[in-house]
Amino acid sequence: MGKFYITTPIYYVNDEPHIGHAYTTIAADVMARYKRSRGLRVLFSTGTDEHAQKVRQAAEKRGLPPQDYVDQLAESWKRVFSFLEIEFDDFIRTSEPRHKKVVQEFVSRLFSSGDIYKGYYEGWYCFWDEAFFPESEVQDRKCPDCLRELQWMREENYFFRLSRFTQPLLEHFLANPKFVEPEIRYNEMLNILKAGLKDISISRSTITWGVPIPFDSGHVVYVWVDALINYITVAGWPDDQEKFSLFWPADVHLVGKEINRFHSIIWPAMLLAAGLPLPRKVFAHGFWTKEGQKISKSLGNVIDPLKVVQDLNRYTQNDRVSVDVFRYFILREVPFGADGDFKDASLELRYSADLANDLGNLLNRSLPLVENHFQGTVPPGSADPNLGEEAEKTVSLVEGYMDNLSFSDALNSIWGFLGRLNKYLDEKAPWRLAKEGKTGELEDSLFNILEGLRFSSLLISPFMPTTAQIFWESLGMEGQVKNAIWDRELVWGRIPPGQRVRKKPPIFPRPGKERP
Ligand code: ME8
Repeated sequence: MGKFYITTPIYYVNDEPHIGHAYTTIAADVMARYKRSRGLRVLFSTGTDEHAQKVRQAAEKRGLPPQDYVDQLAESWKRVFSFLEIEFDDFIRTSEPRHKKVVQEFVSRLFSSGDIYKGYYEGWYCFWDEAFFPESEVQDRKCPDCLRELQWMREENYFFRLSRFTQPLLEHFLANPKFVEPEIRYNEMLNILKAGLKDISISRSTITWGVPIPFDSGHVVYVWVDALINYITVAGWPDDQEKFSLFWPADVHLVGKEINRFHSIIWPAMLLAAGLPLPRKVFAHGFWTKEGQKISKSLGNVIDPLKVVQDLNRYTQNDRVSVDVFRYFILREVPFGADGDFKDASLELRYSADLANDLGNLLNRSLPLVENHFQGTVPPGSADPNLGEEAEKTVSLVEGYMDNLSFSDALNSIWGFLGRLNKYLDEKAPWRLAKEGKTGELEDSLFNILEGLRFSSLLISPFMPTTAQIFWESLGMEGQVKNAIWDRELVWGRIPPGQRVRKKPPIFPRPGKERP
């Protein structure tokens, strides 16, 4: 059996999650669900990055000891993720003892191998991004990434010999052109490598909120080094060799484009120094903006995913279904990798056109026909080879796109198939066949429509778990659609005749006239 290890960044808990955090984590969840459906053993991890100074500052503002504060926030993040139907296998927190132990072990190994040395850092530091910047990159004391004011820092630090890894990384990039995706992000990293890497500071001696450096108690590990190591803590390094050899290297680190350099250059160099294999891929996706502006607390334009879901309840009256609408929208609207502007009008359009009309209405039109003409049971029928061919072609397209993390293309293919099914229903017009007493044709048409709906529920399941399950049960299928293995189930013509369909109220109600 194959395996699949996917990670999200671990998030700073100086605040509650916004749609940007939900985006990466939902994308990883969809991928994890998809790979489980393909029969792989999946490890999907997310979590919280707790040793940042802005996290400590947020605790201070609330008058709480940092540990108490992060304990509360981590629970709150877990709750939001579970609400969004994110089924992570591990939720790692950097303040957990299991992680601190791994960080200390990792740093000790690099120290013993001579890749860490003591020095003195003087330069700019961004409190918000926890990043060092040489004087040559800075203008007007502003962070080149987030444009906020920088601090001038002078302190004794331990350094990591990043420069030593320029050549090996360059070779790795050239031998693995898909190591970083999309291509634009790969090229950015390649240019950094071509310019040559400089050693980086990996400890702080003027702060105490962090993991102590094991060989010098006056220092804590630089928060980014602490955070990146989470990916091997989750995989069981170094104690659980069985788990580690099964899951490491990670198949994909999903990250936002602003932290690509940490994942595609610094982290791989750290792994090379420790003699560990490199992740198979880093995928750096784009940013959601609001009216063209980066979403950020200081701009006051943060979008709360819980509020988006609550607003969708005006249509669906159902939290679980609204979560599905949100999940669908963020992965359909913008190709993964590109930036996108979050527009309420686009969300409404997707809801009414794609969900209420194309998807929901197909089920709403089909089940009453089965009720009226076959006492609510799936009729016997012969599989339509043309429709079957289209269904199977859709499956292979979807699989190809999913394997490349092209979520919007995958959804586009599924919706192409739904369009075909709606057309099939219009053309076959079972209501007319019934009137004309053409029982055989009536049976065949409904059998094939129901089979198409069964295929559709399997295909949408990673994206819209609740909707897929409602469809599944409406068709009279047993068990959980999310546990179905695609290779076994996605064979055309398998829906069992005789099983009882269950008509339910419309999942995606819409005002206006329903089609017959
Ligand atoms: O950077 N659009 O954590 P963080 C899309 N702790 N995605 C967005 C987004 C937006 N507007 N805003 C945030 C950190 N994200 C470090 C990571 S990993 C070892 C340490 C997502 O809380 C995106 O995935 O600032 C981005 O990379 C991440 O949240 C940053 O989260």
